[in-house]
Amino acid sequence: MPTTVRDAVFEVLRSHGVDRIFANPGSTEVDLLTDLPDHLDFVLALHEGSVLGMATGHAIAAGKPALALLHTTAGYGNAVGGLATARANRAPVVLLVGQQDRRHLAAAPFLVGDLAALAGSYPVSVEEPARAGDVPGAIARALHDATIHRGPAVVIIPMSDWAEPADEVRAPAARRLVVGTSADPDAVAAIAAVLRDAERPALVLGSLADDPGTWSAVAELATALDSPVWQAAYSYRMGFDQTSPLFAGHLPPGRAALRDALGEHDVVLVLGAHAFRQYLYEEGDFVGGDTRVLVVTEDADEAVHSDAELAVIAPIDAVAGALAQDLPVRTPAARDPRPTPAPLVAEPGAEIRPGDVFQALAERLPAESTYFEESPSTRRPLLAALPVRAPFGFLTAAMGGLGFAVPGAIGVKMARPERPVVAIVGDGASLYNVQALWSAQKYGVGVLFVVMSNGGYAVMDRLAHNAGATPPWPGFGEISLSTLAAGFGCPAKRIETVEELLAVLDEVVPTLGERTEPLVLDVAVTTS
Ligand SMILES: Cc1ncc(C[n+]2csc(CCOP(=O)(O)OP(=O)(O)O)c2C)c(N)n1
Ligand SMILES: [Mg+2]
Repeated sequence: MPTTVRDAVFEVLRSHGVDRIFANPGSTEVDLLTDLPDHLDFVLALHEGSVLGMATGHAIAAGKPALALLHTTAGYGNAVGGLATARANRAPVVLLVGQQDRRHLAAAPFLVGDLAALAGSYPVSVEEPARAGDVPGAIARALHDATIHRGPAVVIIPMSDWAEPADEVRAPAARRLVVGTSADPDAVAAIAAVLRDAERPALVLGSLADDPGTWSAVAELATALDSPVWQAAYSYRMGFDQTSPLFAGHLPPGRAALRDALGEHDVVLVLGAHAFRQYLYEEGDFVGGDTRVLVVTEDADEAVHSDAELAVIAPIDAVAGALAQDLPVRTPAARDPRPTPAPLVAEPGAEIRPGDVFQALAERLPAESTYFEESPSTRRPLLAALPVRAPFGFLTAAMGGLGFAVPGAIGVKMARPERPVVAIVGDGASLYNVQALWSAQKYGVGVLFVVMSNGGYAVMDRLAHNAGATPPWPGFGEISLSTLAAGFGCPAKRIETVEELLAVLDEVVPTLGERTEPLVLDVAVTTS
């Protein structure tokens, strides 16, 4: 029986298989963190955005909650953008936030924080335990909340609580939680009835279809229907083999182009997305009047926000698998294989265009890799040139907040050390959580960071230019990412020509899976 609250918390963490704590601590957290038990590895990040980014990547790659710890108002405040990304990316993160000593909270001491509302509605739950003895139970419930609601669950803990005696009665938290995974037969039958009569059905995939089970169920359904498969606009994970002749591409983000893309289909089945996520506003409906839209998603909000005749809240793998069994297998139409570009050859001294970087990576990366995209001005050509071929092949920030790819890739590689992990980031994007490079080298995390160094915010410059205006923000060509990385102790190379690029990728990509040292490639690229 644990004697203190602190020991009882360690027991909760051990029993839930939590073996790491990502942290940036302060004085209110010292009593928890000194002399940690052997089953908990401590990982320091030098800014709270990096703590959240690493924990988020870890949670996604491990498929179970990651634990993070931050220091009262200033620390927690710094992490709110990362917390929003964890929520949007559906990452189960349990975040402990230190608070001042309970005994003088009423006297407004130094470092006291008004913490409960600080992150607004972004946490899936926030608990301020009423008594010290309630802390272990609150953390157990936070682990469940993060899992069920797929987002960050916050527990605020006064520093005086750790040494208090643990409760002798059991905390009100389920010892083990099982989330049901079956599909409702009536719902499957309703969808099957529509699909059976469809002449030209199409599938649209959202972001949470990239675990191996869902991936194969969706592939089976697409084959049975012989239907094209689109990836929804702004997907942050990809659920289909993009080299398959059935892959139709990424749906456009505006209504007019969406109506064109889906216009030839009488039935569109959306799996794991809402119908439809867009950016920028355009007039008209999402699809033409003759197209019926059905949605299956595990997320009640996505279901509610869908412009669909039927939205079913259910696990996608179960529904797709049941539909694939129910429906007759159609005869495949003749489809052209995806054209492969001519191999990239290096003209001596040739400068590097962004497309060269993506093609060079596409020619070398094994299918079982994970790549991060955070390269705003070249997102579309990157997606087109570097097709995802296997489950968990792709990750990006779901709501477009820069600063996730660098720490997120580190978290992914820590959770899945055998996997090649590459972060392709703009030079601007790389700077939001650049100190995470220190954590990567300190803890031996072998991510390949490919920084697209074009010396500025190219996408913002393009937007200003398109509006016929001159931007007030300057370029920052004098910033050297390779020098910065070296300053954090992280190995780095400046790359100026296609020849150099191909040589370094030939050297590092074959052993990327086993790599235990990060590498930053600071690649001088042209603005496309
Ligand atoms: C945290 C955050 N701050 C600001 C932005 C707005 N923003 C979007 S793209 C961009 C510029 C990105 O520059 P860079 O990463 O160098 O990519 P490039 O456009 O040059 O390809 C900015 C500032 C954002 N998305 N997230
Ligand atoms: Mg840039």
